[in-house]
Amino acid sequence: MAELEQEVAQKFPPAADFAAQANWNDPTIYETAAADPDAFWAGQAEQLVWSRKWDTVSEWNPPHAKWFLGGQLNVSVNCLDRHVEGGRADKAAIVFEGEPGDTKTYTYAELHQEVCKFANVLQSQGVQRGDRVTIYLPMIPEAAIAMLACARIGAPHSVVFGGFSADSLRERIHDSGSKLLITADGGWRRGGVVKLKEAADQALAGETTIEHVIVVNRTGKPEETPWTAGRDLWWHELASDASDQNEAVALDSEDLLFILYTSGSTGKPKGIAHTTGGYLTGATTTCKYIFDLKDDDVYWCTADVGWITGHSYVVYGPLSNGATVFMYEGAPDWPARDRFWELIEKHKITILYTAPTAIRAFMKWGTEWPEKHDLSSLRLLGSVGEPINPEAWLWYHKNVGGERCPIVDTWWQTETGAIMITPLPGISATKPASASRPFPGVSALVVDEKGDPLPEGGEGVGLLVITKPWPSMLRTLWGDDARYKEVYWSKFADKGYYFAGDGAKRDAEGDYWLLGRVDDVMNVAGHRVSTMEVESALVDHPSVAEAAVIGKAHDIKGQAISAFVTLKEGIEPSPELMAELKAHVAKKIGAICRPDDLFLTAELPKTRSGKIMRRLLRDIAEGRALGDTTTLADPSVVSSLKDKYTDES
Ligand code: 6R9
Repeated sequence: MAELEQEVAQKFPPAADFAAQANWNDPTIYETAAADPDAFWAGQAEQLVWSRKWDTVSEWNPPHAKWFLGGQLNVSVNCLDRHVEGGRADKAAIVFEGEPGDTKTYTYAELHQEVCKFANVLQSQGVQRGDRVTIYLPMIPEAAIAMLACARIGAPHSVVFGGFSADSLRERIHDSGSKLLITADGGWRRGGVVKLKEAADQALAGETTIEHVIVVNRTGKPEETPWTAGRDLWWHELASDASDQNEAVALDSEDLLFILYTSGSTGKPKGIAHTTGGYLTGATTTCKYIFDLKDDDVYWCTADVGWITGHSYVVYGPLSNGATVFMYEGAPDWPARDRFWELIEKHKITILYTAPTAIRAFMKWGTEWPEKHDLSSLRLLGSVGEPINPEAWLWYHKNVGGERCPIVDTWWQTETGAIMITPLPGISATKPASASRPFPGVSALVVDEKGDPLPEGGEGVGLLVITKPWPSMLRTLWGDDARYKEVYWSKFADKGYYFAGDGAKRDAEGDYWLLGRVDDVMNVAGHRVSTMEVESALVDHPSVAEAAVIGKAHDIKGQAISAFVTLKEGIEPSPELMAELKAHVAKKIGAICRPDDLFLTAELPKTRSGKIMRRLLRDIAEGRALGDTTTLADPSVVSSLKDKYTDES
């Protein structure tokens, strides 16, 4: 244990050879960008191809920002045409592997052709500039092709994660007013087929704005696919007849590029609206410098395109940089728990960007799985989606990164469009579980409830705010500007700060430690306790695989701590162990953090994007009826949780 504490306190500066070759290795970049953020971002936007240069870099009418006003460009030209013309025509753009093991590579020239064909298909189906298109696909290259084709003709896309239900899809189609739906007969997941077309049909039953459905034949059984003649069309039939030439539309910098729905504190999802020039500038710049992208990299971001991470770091960011993107369709434990490591060895992946929840699953499965494979091609690792606990960081560093790869723990949101707080791998001395500092050109602060910042140079905990507009920020919520103002800008309206909804600690060296959503910060008998802190303490115990902690209402203390814990393989639950775990937390952080109750469970309830559903845990801990569980990845987890091994003494 003492050894772990020492490791956690350790700093990991970039190795000299890594720093020497890094895209950025001069720390003065922070000051240069801070001195004139507009000039910094304009310099980055110069990397893109514009068909008309902007007149004004930025305009800020709080809380509405515009970037690169008067400029015109096309995102698909930046992701494809410029690379085909610039010498990368035969370079692999997408290397795909399906769950059953089928593989397919698209060079930049081939991807360009497929995107042009599909852009022509969309136009022939009557999709015009400004029309919305919903995309409901598995993780297959057609998802990227469809997104890029929409971008090419100026039709904003709304990608809905393939794991979402028919009801969720219906709600998102309705809210966006989409004219066309792109889906597949199905996708492979753990050896079975997720029947997307069936869900799509249910979503379209009754009244709908959708006129046509274009269906990818992924599972190869067209005769088994339910079909509505006249409405439904096969992708491959339409594409085989289409020309592979399509002139891209020059879009205004502030034209809508996409809507992406994300959940908020109320039941209705928020349609986050991103525009063209600023978004692409943000995605391109962050991808290039944070992942240190080079021409010979094979880059793998394991996120699904249904999430913002898939938008910015599977499709737009890497392709805009002319990188080779690896894409995998299926589950990490199919057919065995070494699938990711096998893929890394086979495709010689050099950059891996994944989520703490995956890393903790790998920890639970044990080191024998990565040890079976040669992971020496890896040179950089990333983490995103939730706070990473130091134990998971160190495990990732050692067992995946071979202690040689820098780790970039990247904080950002659907709303921010691109990474905001992160190490720079050639510059930052990383600390396990710290996301380091704001990316150059990003202005953040940790403030108190009134919006006053922590004292300069001092250490402290508070709320994370962004103090100046940035190019890839959301522009509004689709169809609900009032909610946009309320959710993000009302809390610190007098200061004009963007309220991220996350708590953060800033240490004396100026590094940021993200503490989770502010609703995850507990107040136990007047003490501020981060759920994350208690979770880390639990995961620090040798028997624990994963832990989630919530504050439950308590008469005397205000909130009491409830902990949900999954044990490592082969560890037997027992009352002794439960007492030991509580004592372990008390010992690690202090008696105040000792959980009042502890639930041992085989799985934690998670959303399909892998976030632990704390609201649900709170309901269980407080003995309430269960709320809406529709976004749960595996609803059976909840019933097993309720009657699991519990101890409320
Ligand atoms: C990119 C993405 C956003 C929320 C965000 C925060 C959490 C994301 C994090 C992190 C700590 C990190 N989050 N990255 N927390 N450290 N590196 O995940 O977007 O799905 O919109 O979620 O995720 O709480 O507010 P999104």
